[in-house]
Amino acid sequence: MKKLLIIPFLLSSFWGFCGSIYVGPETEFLLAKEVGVKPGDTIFVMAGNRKLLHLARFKGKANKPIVVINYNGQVNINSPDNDGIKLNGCEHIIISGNGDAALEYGFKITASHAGIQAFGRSTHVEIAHIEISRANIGILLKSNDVSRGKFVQEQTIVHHNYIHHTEREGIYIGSSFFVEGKDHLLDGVWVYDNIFDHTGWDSLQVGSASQCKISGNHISRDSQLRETYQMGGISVNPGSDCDVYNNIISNGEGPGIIDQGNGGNMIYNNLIVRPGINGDKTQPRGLDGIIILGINREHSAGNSIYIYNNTIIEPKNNGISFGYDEEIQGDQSIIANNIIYKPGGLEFRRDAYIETMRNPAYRISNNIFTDDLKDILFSNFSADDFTLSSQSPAIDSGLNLSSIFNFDILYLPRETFDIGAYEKQ
Ligand SMILES: [Ca+2]
Repeated sequence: MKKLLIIPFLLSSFWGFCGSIYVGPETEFLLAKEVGVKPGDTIFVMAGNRKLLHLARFKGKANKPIVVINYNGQVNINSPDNDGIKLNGCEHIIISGNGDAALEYGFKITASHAGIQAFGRSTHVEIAHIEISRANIGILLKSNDVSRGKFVQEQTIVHHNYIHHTEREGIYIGSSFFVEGKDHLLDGVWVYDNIFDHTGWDSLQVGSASQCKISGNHISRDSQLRETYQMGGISVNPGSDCDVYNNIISNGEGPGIIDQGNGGNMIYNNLIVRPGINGDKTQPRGLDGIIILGINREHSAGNSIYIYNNTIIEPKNNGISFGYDEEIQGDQSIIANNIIYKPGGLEFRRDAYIETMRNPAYRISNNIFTDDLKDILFSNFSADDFTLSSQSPAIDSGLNLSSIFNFDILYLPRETFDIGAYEKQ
């Protein structure tokens, strides 16, 4: 479409030509049929301060999404008593702050409720390049009043956002109450390359989601409120199968990764540094690098979990806790090529590297579990550089997993597999 920019002198309005619709800062609510939006249209949100941007029934198509981007600078949304951006009943829509090449985050949002919420059967939603701070929840993507079987939220994609100083979760996708059987499911979730810092509850949680990937996110200082059951860097909740890889999670109050999903997934190439940082290590729950909890017996049977090439540094309690509950995952699980350095639980038990409460049917292979840095030889431990020095015994000592993946945490190639998240190049 030919893009025209003719800005009439209108207050509180929107205007558009040839597939481009311009929205001034006074316009807070847009209903698709009033705007006349069509699949493939672009909504340009004018730079400047505004209270809200609420879109209803904006429906693109699979190869013609509706794109909503900032125009002519940064859009600042400050919503004192509502969500910042709200999508009600929207489909095939992309909200992206990449409208100005000079700005990483073309939308900047503070809000008393969610920074961004999509609900009312919204599906095929992509959210990118948005900074959200001082919101209750950063991004909230699920529909509460649609029962299971009536709706599936498909292709939820969230990337390159910066979410910090939230009261509760940083990103909350899908219902946490899969087991009750009422809430809708999700199919296709990819949360990648987001930055999180200082979230009150979990930084990132996904529930009821199949075909899910969580990758490349950098998370620091999760779970600042230390609220029981609301703690974690990344939480994979019941009903989900998420591959979790290439994430960095550091200095959180909660555990690094909690997986209570369906099993059959991989957790690999993650760096987890000092999870449970200020916790009391006599409290065994919630202070581990990776916790696997099997919740759904009927979904878990036979679905083993694969934990490869993670580097876990000084978890307050255990490196990996596997199977606290009876309904644990399948019996073919593999824990290979991981570095676990100095778990705090060693003060009490020798099994603090991997604590297996029940069902010992795992293959545990080619890991380095130690409380002596000489057994690893990181490049610069005191500077939090957990790459391998050229003398490291971890180099080329891993199980060959090249048929499964062939890159490290930096997406650099793995050939003869090293142990840990970083492959020495
Ligand atoms: Ca190697």
